[in-house]
Amino acid sequence: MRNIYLGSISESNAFLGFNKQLEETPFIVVGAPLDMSTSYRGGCSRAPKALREASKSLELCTAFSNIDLEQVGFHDLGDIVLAPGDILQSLARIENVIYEILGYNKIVFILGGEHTITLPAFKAFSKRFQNPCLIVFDAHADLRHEYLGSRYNHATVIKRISEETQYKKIVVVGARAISREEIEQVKSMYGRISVIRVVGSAQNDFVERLEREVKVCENSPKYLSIDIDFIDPSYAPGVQTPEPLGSTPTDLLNAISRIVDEKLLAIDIVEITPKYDPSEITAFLGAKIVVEIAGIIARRLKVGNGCW
Ligand SMILES: [Mn+2]
Repeated sequence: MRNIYLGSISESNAFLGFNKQLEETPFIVVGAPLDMSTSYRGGCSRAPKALREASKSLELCTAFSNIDLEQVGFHDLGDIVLAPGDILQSLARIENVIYEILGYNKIVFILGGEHTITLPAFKAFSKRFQNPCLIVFDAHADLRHEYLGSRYNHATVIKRISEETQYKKIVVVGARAISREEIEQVKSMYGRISVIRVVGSAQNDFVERLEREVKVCENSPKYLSIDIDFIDPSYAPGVQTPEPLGSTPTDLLNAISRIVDEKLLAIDIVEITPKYDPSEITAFLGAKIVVEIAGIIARRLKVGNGCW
């Protein structure tokens, strides 16, 4: 029986504009339109819809990996039904639904929603799989104990994950905006949480450092969380909390292509805010990132054919 907290979606509104049957594709898409705990400007509840809409206009031959996604496709389950105004209940539903979906043995793409969704999604992940690793791309460290008097929000999400889940390692890439409190936090958890600071475009060796840090995760289930504000606001202006001096989309995909393996089982993309997204730049970029990561994984799994 279908989970009562899972909505549905028509074929024409599905990601890419067509919906594969579950048994035809390795990839699931599900939306988690949570938008209740942001600290600056809201609007990311509209992101799953904007990402699906943009995805329909993207070419199906992937640029990084030369995979024809028309053959591979996605099984889009629609959006998780949240409890209006009740963040704890909404987080519980996300955990419940994601836990069930992870039982399908597919690779799951979760369309946020604010970054807070990573807490219940990774909780579900850590209940399904032993000793998982979490790799986060984010302008911010999200390691505050509290923010504006609240414990459950997008500025505390990685800290809550470190307290409330069983994990092998957390690696945060980016964190160009970080507080003294968060730096102390990282020091006190030395080894279990690594923060790789990236400022500006990748003239530095952050990808080599990332490869070294995830080496211990080689045989561990991996969850990848992409806060779109890792990328510079000039490429991705439609975000909840813009942070200057970010990286390029190519830096992001290059880095991800180096860490994808058979154990990457869940990916989320969060904080896209259509209301502040002129010309739908950020929605198109987000949809492209999903498509390209799917292509990189498909190439790795030897699923689907090349386009050229
Ligand atoms: Mn974040």
